[in-house]
Amino acid sequence: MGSIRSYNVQGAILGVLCMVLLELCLVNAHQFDDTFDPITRRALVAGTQGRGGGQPVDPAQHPVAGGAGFKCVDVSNFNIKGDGQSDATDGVIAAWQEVCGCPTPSKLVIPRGTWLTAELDFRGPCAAPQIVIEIQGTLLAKPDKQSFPKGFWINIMGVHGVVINGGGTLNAQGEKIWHTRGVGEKGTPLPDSLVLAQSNDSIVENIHLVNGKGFNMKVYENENVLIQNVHITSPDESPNTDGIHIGRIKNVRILDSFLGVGDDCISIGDGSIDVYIKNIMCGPGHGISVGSLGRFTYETDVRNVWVENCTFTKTLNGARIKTFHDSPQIEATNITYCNLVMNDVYNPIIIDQNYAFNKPTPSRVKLSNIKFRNVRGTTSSNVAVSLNCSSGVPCQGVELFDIDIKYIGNNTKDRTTHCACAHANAKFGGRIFPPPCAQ
Ligand SMILES: *[C@@H]1O[C@H](CO)[C@@H](O)[C@H](O)[C@H]1NC(C)=O
Ligand SMILES: *[C@@H]1O[C@H](CO)[C@@H](O)[C@H](O)[C@H]1NC(C)=O
Ligand SMILES: *[C@@H]1O[C@H](CO)[C@@H](O)[C@H](O)[C@H]1NC(C)=O
Ligand SMILES: *[C@@H]1O[C@H](CO)[C@@H](O)[C@H](O)[C@H]1NC(C)=O
Ligand SMILES: CC(=O)N[C@H]1CO[C@H](CO)[C@@H](O)[C@@H]1O
Repeated sequence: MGSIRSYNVQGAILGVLCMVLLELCLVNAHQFDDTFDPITRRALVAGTQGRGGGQPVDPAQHPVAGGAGFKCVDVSNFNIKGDGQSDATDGVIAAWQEVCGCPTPSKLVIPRGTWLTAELDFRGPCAAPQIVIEIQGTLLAKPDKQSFPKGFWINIMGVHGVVINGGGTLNAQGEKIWHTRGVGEKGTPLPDSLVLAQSNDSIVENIHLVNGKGFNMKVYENENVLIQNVHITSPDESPNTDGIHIGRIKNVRILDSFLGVGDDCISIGDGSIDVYIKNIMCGPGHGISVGSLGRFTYETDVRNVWVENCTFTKTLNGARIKTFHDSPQIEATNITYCNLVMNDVYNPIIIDQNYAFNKPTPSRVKLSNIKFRNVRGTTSSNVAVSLNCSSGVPCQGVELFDIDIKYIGNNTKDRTTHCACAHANAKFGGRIFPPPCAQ
């Protein structure tokens, strides 16, 4: 009871803070125009009711996170050692099978120590009505690629309402094989570290991810997912090590996390609906990106994305939307970036519909209702704001309000910064620096 009560007190304080921030965003909105929809915004914060979304996952109410009396299965009871040297894969898998098959609420405990494993495929459906994976120590991935034939290290799939927590670390040792990946689009993807798929009502909190071989986290085909207090690091120069990639997902919240990686801190892929991102420290990395969209014919729309109170430090991009040429006809709509701080960011605000362009046909991804509000700080580029929309389907309803980004790069000949637009049809309001592009 004690812990639930203290959670509620914290909740109340957080609630007040949220209202303060909410009002900041809304005050701006009302000064600017009346197309901004506070209902959409409130619904996103509250977790979208009555818009086809499910209930938000509230950790205090979550049966697993709030519960006690779990049957605990400790991997160290399965004849393996946490010495970082011997292969612990079989023991961890056996422990998972016991947890999953157990008819009572169950917890998989990875205790202190360093547990070296190959691929871990944790699949449901499980008999256990509630499952917690508590990582207290370190799970260490084998350093090679061959031990991960399915393209992931840890795959949690079809496990309803799973909670992953414990304060421990997933170290994928990507540094051992990043050099084998090859460059850019032609590179062969390396295994992703933690994949959460088809697992509705799940929570990932209070864990560290280090040096993903590929993406550090990938979350897809779920509804109602909460990710909070995660700490993800991979070096600036590590290839394609996104922090958190989401796609084909509904009602996801990513809160209060530190992400410093070699690619996007967060990438929001196709089919993402009702996404709320708050209090993220991003850097190094490639920013918080919607996209890339439109690379594959089967892709679907992105809608209702809200990113607020995030800080970007020495990143390549800040707020980015990117789409491919020669894409299917899909839409990305109702995307808001609000209250952002940029510290020495190369492209603080960027829409790029010519992403990795190699085909003559322009992108057919239609971008509409895109807002950037209260974005401040510094850039190392002479182009602080780049709104490069598709010549085939120009942007609709792009709005910028209260932008203040100064140049701090080391180009001594040109110390100005400006806004560049193509097919953007953007509206500007409030204080805007660099000044609006000519359109
Ligand atoms: C997740 O929830 C959606 C909507 O309720 C449902 O259609 C889907 O089957 C659920 N997925 C799983 C794996 O339970
Ligand atoms: C905004 O972000 C900063 C730094 O990330 C954090 O300290 C602060 O509490 C956040 N404010 C709100 C209202 O969430
Ligand atoms: C400043 O100049 C140095 C030396 O040419 C270069 O390595 C560095 O990347 C530059 N910094 C920026 C922010 O452009
Ligand atoms: C838009 O992108 C294309 C392709 O990269 C580039 O040639 C063009 O100069 C860009 N336009 C603006 C206004 O930045
Ligand atoms: C596609 C979609 O969901 N569009 C919605 C964007 O938000 C406005 C109001 O803010 C709605 O009217 C649209 O239906």
